[in-house]
Amino acid sequence: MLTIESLSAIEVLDSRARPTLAVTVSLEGGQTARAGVPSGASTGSREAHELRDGDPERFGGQGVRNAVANVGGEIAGALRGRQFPTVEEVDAALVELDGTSDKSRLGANAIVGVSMAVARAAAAAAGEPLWQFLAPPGVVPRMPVPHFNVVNGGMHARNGLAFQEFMLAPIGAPSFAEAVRAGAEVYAALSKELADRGLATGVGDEGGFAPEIVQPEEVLALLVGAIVAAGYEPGRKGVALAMDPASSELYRDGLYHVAGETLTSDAMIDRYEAMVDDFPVWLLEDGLAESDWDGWERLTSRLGERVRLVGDDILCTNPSIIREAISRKAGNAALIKVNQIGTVSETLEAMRICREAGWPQLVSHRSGETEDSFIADLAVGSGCGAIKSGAPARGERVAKYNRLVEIEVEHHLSYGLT
Ligand code: 2PG
Ligand code: MG
Repeated sequence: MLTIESLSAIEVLDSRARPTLAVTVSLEGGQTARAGVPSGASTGSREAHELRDGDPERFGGQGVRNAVANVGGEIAGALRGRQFPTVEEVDAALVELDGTSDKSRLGANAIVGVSMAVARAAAAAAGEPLWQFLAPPGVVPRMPVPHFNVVNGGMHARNGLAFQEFMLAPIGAPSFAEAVRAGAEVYAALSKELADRGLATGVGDEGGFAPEIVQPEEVLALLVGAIVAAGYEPGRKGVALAMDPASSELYRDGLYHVAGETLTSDAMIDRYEAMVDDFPVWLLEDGLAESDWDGWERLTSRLGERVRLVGDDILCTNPSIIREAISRKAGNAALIKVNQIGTVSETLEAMRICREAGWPQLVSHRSGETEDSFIADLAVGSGCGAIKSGAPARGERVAKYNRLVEIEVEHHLSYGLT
């Protein structure tokens, strides 16, 4: 039984100098756990609602004092002293207490912080590492392939690059630690290449470089060069490429706006096909916008056999939207963000639906992060085989990769895609 003795939150900063919550829970058994709440910039319109104070006198309206008060007030009042058999029941109580479909009354940021902290405390009470505690019955935990976001654009940087993320995926590495080494070595080679070309080596929100490059194809060519310069093989046997154009942000009036051009969905698909022909792109996230479902279906029939087509904004880690996408064959994989749906249990439910349909998952950080490494354990325990947590640089990104190295060293789990 889980019995919460105390529950509180404080307002702290995320990695973008914006307020977020750090939640602390103590169980009657004596376990105490903390969770840091992540926050996105390129958000899906159907994500659970993040409660911000809107007081222009504080942090430009971004303060989270109301969400903090909800944790220590109404939520603590409702949960404290009650006996819960499992974390799922705590999460169900949170959903019921909030009473809205998007967690907007108490705030998804308040709720997800409580849910993560409770899961961590429950793992400690069970005497298990978090990843093991989160592993569903019948699932074999494994070390995920990291997707290092090394070039940033879109909403995550102030450069002229329309596409948001360009990632390195060391699929061919023999272990997670070697994958980290590959990511860091290619990142270093890329830094040198940018400097040699007179391009800026300052970084964006997720630690990737943010050079003044406009065309996505130019970035892909640069990455292949850096992979080779670092001594690795471009492609699935070595280091493959992945992209998240976050194309909902590029979509206006039924057209995609990329580097001064306006493209239809089909023109976007043609362009992606050419990129897949010319470069070792193995995964494409949010290739089309969240409202462009017909486009997604065509994208999947054109490229689904060759590329992992991951839905982020379109799916929002939402079990019912994921079910719809599976039945419409809109994409073939799901991005997984705990704060997009708002509780750990609903996240695990979304992952279960994917597994049962044969859809792979990519566990993800947010552009606004804390040092909390919860998603590292989630990626391992769910056995999904893939994670993205930004560049192999910046403390809040590296915290996840370092936690994964620690798990690998201690438990010798096998590495790689499922
Ligand atoms: C994304 C995420 C994380 P944000 O689009 O996949 O990289 O960005 O957290 O800003 O939504
Ligand atoms: Mg995305």
